Amino acid sequence: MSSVLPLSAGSGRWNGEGMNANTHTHTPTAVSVLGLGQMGAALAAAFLAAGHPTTVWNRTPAKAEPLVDRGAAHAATVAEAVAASDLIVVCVLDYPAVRALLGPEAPALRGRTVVNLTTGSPEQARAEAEWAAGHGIGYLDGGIMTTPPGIGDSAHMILYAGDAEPLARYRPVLAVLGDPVDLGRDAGLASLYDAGLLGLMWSVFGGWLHATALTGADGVTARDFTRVADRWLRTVAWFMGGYAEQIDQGEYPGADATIDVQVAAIGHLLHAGDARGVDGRLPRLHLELMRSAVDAGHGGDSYARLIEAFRK
Ligand code: FVH
Repeated sequence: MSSVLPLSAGSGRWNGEGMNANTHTHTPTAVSVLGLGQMGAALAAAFLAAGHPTTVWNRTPAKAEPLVDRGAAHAATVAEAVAASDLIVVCVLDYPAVRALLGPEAPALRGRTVVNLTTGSPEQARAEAEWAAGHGIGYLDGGIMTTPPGIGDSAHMILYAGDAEPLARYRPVLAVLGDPVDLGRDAGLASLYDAGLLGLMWSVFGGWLHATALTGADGVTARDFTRVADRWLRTVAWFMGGYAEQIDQGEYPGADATIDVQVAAIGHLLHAGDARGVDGRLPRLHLELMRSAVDAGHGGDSYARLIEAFRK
C-alpha cells in the first residue's frame, strides 16, 4: 500500500468564493475515488497514471487490490477516503447508493468537492446538488461519454454541470479522465445530455445494425459496410448542424430535401429489407413519423420538421 503524497501548494479546499492559489496548476492533487467497479477502477487508474495521489474505496474491498499494487492508497471506510482528499470522485451503481455513502459523511465533506460520475436522471442530479449546497459541499455532476477502455483519452468527452469554481479548480485533474465539457451551472444538465446522447447512440446503433443486416444479406461484410457508414455519419452530422439552426428558428424550409422525397426513399429501404427477410420495424417507425408530418401538410418541409412529432 502506498502512502499519499502531500499536496505541493495550498489546501485545494472549496470555499464557495473564488479560486485559490492552487487553481490551474498541474501539481499532483490528492483525489479519492469511491466505487471501483469497471468504470471507477478505470478512473482511479487514470488518476494514478497521471501522478495524482489516489485513495480508493470500494464496498467490496478486494477490488482495490490491483489499484493498490499500482500505487493507490486503500481506504478501509468512506470516512477515511473523504479525509484523504479534498476532491472526491464517486462512481457507483446509482444515486441511492451515492447518497447512502455520502450522507453520513456530510460534515466531513464540508468545504470539499464531490464529483459524481454515477449515471442518473436530471432530477436526481439536481437533488444531489441541492443536498451538497445545503452542506457547504462543492458539487459537480458528470456524464461519462465513453466506456472504461476510453478513459484517459481526450478524444472522449466527460460532461460536467454544477458549481463553477470547483470545475475551474479541478479541471486539469479531471482532464486526465477525458476532455471535460462544461455544460453550465444547472447540475441536471450533464444527466440530461447523457440520456439524450445515449438515445442518439441507440438510434445510430439500431440504424447501423439494420443496414448491416441488409447489406450483409447480399454478402457485404460488416467491416466493409462500416467503413462507408463511418464517412456517411460525418455527412449526417453536417446535415444535423443545418437542421439544428432550423429547429432553433422554428422554420423548416425543405430547400435541401423534403419529407415527401424521403418518404419515397424509405420505401426503397423497406422493399429491399422485405425482399431479404430483414426486420423492418425501425424503418417503419421512421416512415410513421414522416407520414404524420405529411398528413399535417408538411411534406414540403425538411426532415427537421419532425421535431414537432417528438415535442407532443
Ligand atoms: N461501464 C460503462 O461503460 C459505463 C459508462 C458510462 C457511465 N457508467 C456508469 O458508471 C457507474 C458505474 O458503472 P460500472 O460500469 O463501474 O458498474 P459496475 O462494474 O457494476 O460497478 C458498480 C459499482 O457500484 C458499487 N455499488 C453498487 N451498489 C452499491 C451500494 N449500494 N453501495 C456501495 N457501492 C455500491 C459496486 O460495488 P461492489 O459491488 O464492487 O461492492 C461497484 O463498485 C454506473 O452508474 C454506470 O451507469 C458506466
